[in-house]
Amino acid sequence: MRIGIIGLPNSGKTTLFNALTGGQVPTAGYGGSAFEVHSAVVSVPDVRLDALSGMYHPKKTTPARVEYADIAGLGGGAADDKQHNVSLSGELINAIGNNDALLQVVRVFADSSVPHPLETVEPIRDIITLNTELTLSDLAKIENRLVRLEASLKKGKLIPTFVDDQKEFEILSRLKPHVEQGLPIRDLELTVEEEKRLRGFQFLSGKPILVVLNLGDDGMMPSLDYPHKKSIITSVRGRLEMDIAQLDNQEDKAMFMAEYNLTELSTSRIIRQSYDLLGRMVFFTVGEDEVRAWEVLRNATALDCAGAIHSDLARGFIRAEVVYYEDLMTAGSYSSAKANGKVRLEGKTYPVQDGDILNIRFNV
Ligand SMILES: Nc1nc2c(ncn2[C@@H]2O[C@H](COP(=O)(O)OP(=O)(O)OP(=O)(O)O)[C@@H](O)[C@H]2O)c(=O)[nH]1
Ligand SMILES: [Mg+2]
Repeated sequence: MRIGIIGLPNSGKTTLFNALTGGQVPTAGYGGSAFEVHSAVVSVPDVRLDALSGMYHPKKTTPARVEYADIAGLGGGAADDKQHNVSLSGELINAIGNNDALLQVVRVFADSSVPHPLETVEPIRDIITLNTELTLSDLAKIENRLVRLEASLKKGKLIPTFVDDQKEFEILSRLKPHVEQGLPIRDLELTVEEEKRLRGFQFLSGKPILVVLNLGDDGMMPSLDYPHKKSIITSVRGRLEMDIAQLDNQEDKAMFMAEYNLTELSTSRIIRQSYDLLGRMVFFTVGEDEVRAWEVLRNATALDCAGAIHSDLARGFIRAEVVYYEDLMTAGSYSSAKANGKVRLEGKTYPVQDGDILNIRFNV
């Protein structure tokens, strides 16, 4: 799963990317960003995994992972290009489309040494500007496709794709007036079937998004009246957290954090929040060799989970031994959870809950 970091030039995308991934990508001082993508994979922090690992002391602990891509190039022009041009190029549209979710960095920090592409620091305007670019790109895709579909539908019922084309035409015609108003596709209620039909378009405004306000070093949070329904908003002291993430030494990190009155880094929260956009959940397997988080779709069954571990486990599935995370923690050990009747035997169709601990019994 991949999350694209987007935002206006000089908003702090690379800074946040470094903070989240511990990367060392140079940050720019003048926002003349050309198209460029950096990516890195990070572990998804999970207190439950830490606790399970503390219980089993396994040789290996394996967390869920997620990839971040720092996507620069919006506006493309140099800082002295005063055309306020923040349009999306074709390669940028593809690069953004190629993500499962988006993280939009919005500049809140004031710093006269860092030019703003629209000259002044106005977070809501920047959020709307980017949103407009995403919806315009989607509108162009919708219009192009509608023209082609119309031409093909005119040929009549004999063409093999007629029924599908008609359905697609209906959905796109419904999306169009919505997107024309500048409203993101993610705000529409779509059926599973409609979503399936639209998947291939990689609509940018249809992707789940986390808005991250990049506050200055003082961490002052502005009061904002954010207009869109289905996006979550959060904040970070970007540069500060990048500086901390880039320290190797834990003691230095602790000292630095104390100096700025930080009790915890917001980067782990942001990884968690952006991971939650992806519609996934995890189940755990435990043992002395390995304690591991496995990523599955939120409606996964016990059989799906078995298959996620290995196809043999799905093929030879007999039963899943399942214990709720909380029950295992309360019991203190797997054997006492068992003795207390907290370990259940479930069949193939059991709807696995986020955090369940599974032990698949199988026979091949
Ligand atoms: N004062 C201050 N400066 C920051 C903060 N976060 C980022 N900057 C500075 O803003 C400038 C741009 O940061 P980047 O992370 O390179 O921004 P970007 O969005 O990746 O920029 P482009 O890749 O050019 O589009 C750099 O000089 C950063 O040091 C912050 O929290 N406070
Ligand atoms: Mg950058």
